[in-house]
Amino acid sequence: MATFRGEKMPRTDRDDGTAVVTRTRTEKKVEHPKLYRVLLHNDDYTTREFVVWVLQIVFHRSELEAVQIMLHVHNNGVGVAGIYPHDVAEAKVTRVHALAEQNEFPLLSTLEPE
Ligand code: TYC
Repeated sequence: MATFRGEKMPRTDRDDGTAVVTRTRTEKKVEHPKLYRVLLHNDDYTTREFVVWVLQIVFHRSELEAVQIMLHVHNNGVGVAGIYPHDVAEAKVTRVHALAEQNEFPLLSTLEPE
């Protein structure tokens, strides 16, 4: 045990004054951001081609994935375009709505917690 003028050093301090790390990454759980599904909703007016384009541009889907997701939405009414932290998911929804408005389509996108 290190001493200074007969006093014991606190257990967490070293002789050189630096603190000992008492918690490590393995003890402390890593925080995961809460994730949200970005949904696309079917309608009768938005073209299939436009939905496929949005899935490629906004959600970085391949053409094959984009067609599969679009058909899923067309056949089931709703489908998942992607899963993201809240701020990213919100930005995707805003971008979908902006592109839809510019192209005069009523395409709807919403968020739901994973
Ligand atoms: N139902 C549309 C049509 O037949 C296509 C469509 C698919 C629209 C997915 C929206 O999210 C959507 N033209």
